[in-house]
Formats: sequence, structure tokens, C-alpha cells
Amino acid sequence: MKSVFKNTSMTRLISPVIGGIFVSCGNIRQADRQQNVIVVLADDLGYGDVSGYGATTIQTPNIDRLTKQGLKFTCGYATSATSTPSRYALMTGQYPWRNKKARILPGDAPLIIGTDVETLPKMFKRAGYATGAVGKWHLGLGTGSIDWNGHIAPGPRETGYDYSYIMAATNDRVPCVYVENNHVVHLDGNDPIEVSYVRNFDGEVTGKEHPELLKMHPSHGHDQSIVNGVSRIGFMRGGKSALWVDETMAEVFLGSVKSFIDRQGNQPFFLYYGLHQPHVPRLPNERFAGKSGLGARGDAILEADWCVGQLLDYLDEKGLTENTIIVFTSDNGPVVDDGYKDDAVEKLGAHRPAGHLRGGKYSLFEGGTRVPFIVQWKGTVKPGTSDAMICQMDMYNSFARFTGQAADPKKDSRDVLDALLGRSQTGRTDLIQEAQGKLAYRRGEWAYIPSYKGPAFSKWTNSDLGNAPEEQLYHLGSDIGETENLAKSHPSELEELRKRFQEITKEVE
Ligand code: NG6
Ligand code: CA
Repeated sequence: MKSVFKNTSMTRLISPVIGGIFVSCGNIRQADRQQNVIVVLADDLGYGDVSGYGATTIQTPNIDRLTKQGLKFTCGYATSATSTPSRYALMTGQYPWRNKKARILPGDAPLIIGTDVETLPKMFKRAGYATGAVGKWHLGLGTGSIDWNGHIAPGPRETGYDYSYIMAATNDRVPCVYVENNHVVHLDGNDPIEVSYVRNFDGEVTGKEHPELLKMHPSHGHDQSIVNGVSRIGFMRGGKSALWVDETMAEVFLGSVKSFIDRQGNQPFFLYYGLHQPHVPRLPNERFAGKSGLGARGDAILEADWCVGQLLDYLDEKGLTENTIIVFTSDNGPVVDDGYKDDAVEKLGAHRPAGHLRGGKYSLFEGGTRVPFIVQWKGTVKPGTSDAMICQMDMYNSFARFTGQAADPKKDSRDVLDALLGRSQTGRTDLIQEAQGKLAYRRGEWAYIPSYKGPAFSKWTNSDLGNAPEEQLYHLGSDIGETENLAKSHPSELEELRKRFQEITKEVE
């Protein structure tokens, strides 16, 4: 891959990026420092969940600020229909199915990214950036047995982040504490934390035995340790002073985001901001409770939207908007009932979280991985819509070129920088999509799903999973909702996609 410095048109394009070198090309402020990059990654937000992507039953004015001021992608993808593999691909630039451990992790799982692996934050660091990770992590911590009361490592810091303020896994999994850098926040040494995904601790109550103690009841699973009136996945004991309160989580992470930005002064930064909404349990701040009319899920989306607004306002206030690139997207498609009785199903009404796409979280259909994807770089990236196919995994090699570094051809990540910045309508030609260890393939206008055992439909989430005994082939250009299986009527296209799918997926590291 050619270095950006040898490419005159690109050099001109990104001249402010390598500011100081090409002072004449940018305004003085931009030339003084490199561009910041913030990736905002929502959790389970669907393609149809924001008004900028066509939702009419819910309004998301702040995310819409991004779609209006930035470039809205109609074919922006997560690699996966669940969190861990999706985040793994974003952080490493590699397909998650190359690593068998990249499956939904429990809260005490070891880190699944080798500390020697080149990661997105390490790539930015090589270009002189400060790096931060705030919010949902879900890539594991430690090497096997974590002492939550001591130095927790390896984790974000050992994979390239100078600073981190995270939840270990998901908001429905223990331990329900924040971890700042390598330590649990607000931990009282006299009240140590214990965590187990195997057995409960003596004297600790669970949601299963004591549903009367719950303010949020499970619909499936989620009946173990109770924290903040919500029973979770997994058992924990102790650490009372460190336990999070779901209703203030948005403020806590935002506070950390703002102070990270403040601390950077004139140094460019890369920030990964993993929103916890609208993943279960959906307990937004009381300011949002009941406000969407769509139940807890809609309210949590309003809170996520508010977080985006707060971030945008803060960047404006600090004069950073024009030299900060914001990428807004979601780790996987939407789910309505994901294990708690929170009224999301009852109040869904006409809202379609995946928009016109079929399936959602956990699904091999488009709704599993095609997500909102917006790039804002005010003053530089022209607002509009792009149909280029891009994936979160592509951040690595795209921003490598952006920061004047050579792309790593060994990564699955593709350099789609020109598409990201609206200079080209051409993104990747194809993408392997993953859902709970199974793989599907999009190439051009076609979507291919191999034959799979397993249920076609999830009764838990009330949604299509994509398994079928026969192969499936859909023409997305004319059938975005994947309603008509053309496998039998289009044998040559089927053969072509199957062949390419097999070629790519047999190449294991
Ligand atoms: C599932 C959980 C679901 C959610 C998901 C991970 C049950 C019944 N379901 O196992 O609630 O936590 O894992 O979601 O426990 S993700 O967005 O982090 O991938
Ligand atoms: Ca998720």
C-alpha cells in the first residue's frame, strides 16, 4: 500500500492532518494540530432506530445533527451481530471468526486480544495520538483469574489505550463496577469484590430466588446476582461502594469522555466511546423515563441521543468541532426483548428497530450487522449520503493512511478512507458477516447465507436468525428486506458467491 505522502491528491486532501508540515493548506488552527478521531459505538442500536435513518416513531435530534452535518452511510456494517466479535474487529482490523474466543464473553473472561497484536489505538499512537477508551469494553480482562481488588491487566491499556474508563463486559453482566485504567473505581479495601460465573457466594441473594427484590424482572436468563434492583448474569459479592447505578451511567461515562478530551491540550487524540444504550437492562436516567412512548428501549435511545448531543456541544464549546472526526455507529443490530420484561415489546407499536432490514441482533440477515454509520468532519467532509459499503473493521487501515502510515496488508481491514471522507462512492467489494459463530457473505448487491442447522427464528427475541437447511441468496438491490430466496433461480450468482465465500473463510491465520 502506498504511503499517503507519495499520493499528491491525498496529500492535499489530508494536509491539515499532518499539520505543521503543509501549513499553507489548512487554516492555522487545523495546521497546528492533527485531527482528533472519536468513534462513538452504540450498543444494539438498529438501522431503523434513529430519525436520521427513517424512524418516525422516535426522534433522535442529536444523532440527526450528525446525519445533517456529516456523511450518512446506507451500507455501513459491523462485522458481527453481537458485541464481542464486533468490537474485536473494530479494535484489531481482523475478522472475528479468525479468533475462536471472539464470542459473547462473560464478565470475568480473559482478554482476547493479544498484547502483541497491532490494534487501532496502537496505530493512532504511532502517529502521535493520545488514546482513550470509555464505556463498554467486552473484550475480556486479565489472563484467566482476575483479582478485582488489585491491578487488573492486561486490558485496554495493554492493547493501546493510554487511558480507559470502562465497564468490563455488558450492563447485564457482573461485575457491575467501573474500571479506570487498571483498578476498580471507588473500591473500599475492606469490602473486596468476588466474581463467579459458576456458583453463587454464601449469603448472597439472587433474582431467581427473590424476584420481590427486583425493580426490573428477567424474561429469560438474567436471574443471578442483584445489583441496583436488577438481577444480572453472573454472581458477585462485595464492592458495595463501587457498584454502578444504571441510571447515572450515561453521566459517568460522559464525564470521563469530557475530562479525557480536556486533558489532551494540543495533542491529537483518538477516543473510543462505547455507549451502553440501548442494551439491556434499559434503565436510563429519570429524565428520559417514559419520554419516548416506546417503553424502556425507546427511552434508552433518547438517552443515547442525549449523550451524542452532549459530546457535540462539548466539542463546539472547546472549539474542536472542525478538527475532530466523529464516527458514529453501533456494535450490532437491534433486539427488542433481550431478556428483561421492560415493556419494549408491548410499547413497540409501529417502530421498526431494523428499519426495512430483515432480522436484528444475532441474525445472519442484514439487520444483524448493517447499522447506522455516520462520519462527521465539519468543514471538510461534505454532508450527504453514501452507499459505499464500509465496515467498522476498516477503521484500522483507513486511518493508517489518514495518519500517513502504510496500511497493513495482512489485516482484513480495508482502506476505505476515500469513501469515509466522501471523496469516493466506492468502499469494499464484499464482507463476511458473523452471527453467533455462523457466517454470511455480502458481495456487491448480493447476500449469501450458507445452509445452517438451527432455528430459523428466535422465540426469545421474536426475530429471524437466518438459519435454513437450504442456501439463501438475496438481491439486496431489489429486495432489501431479503424476502425472496433466489438461490434456485440464480445458480451462477449462487455459485460465484459460494466460491468466494469459501475462499475467504478458509484462509485462517
Ligand atoms: C446474551 C444475553 C443478552 C445479552 C447478550 C450480549 C441472555 C438470555 N441473553 O446471552 O441479554 O447480554 O448476551 O449482548 O442472557 S451483546 O450486545 O453484548 O453482544
Ligand atoms: Ca451489542
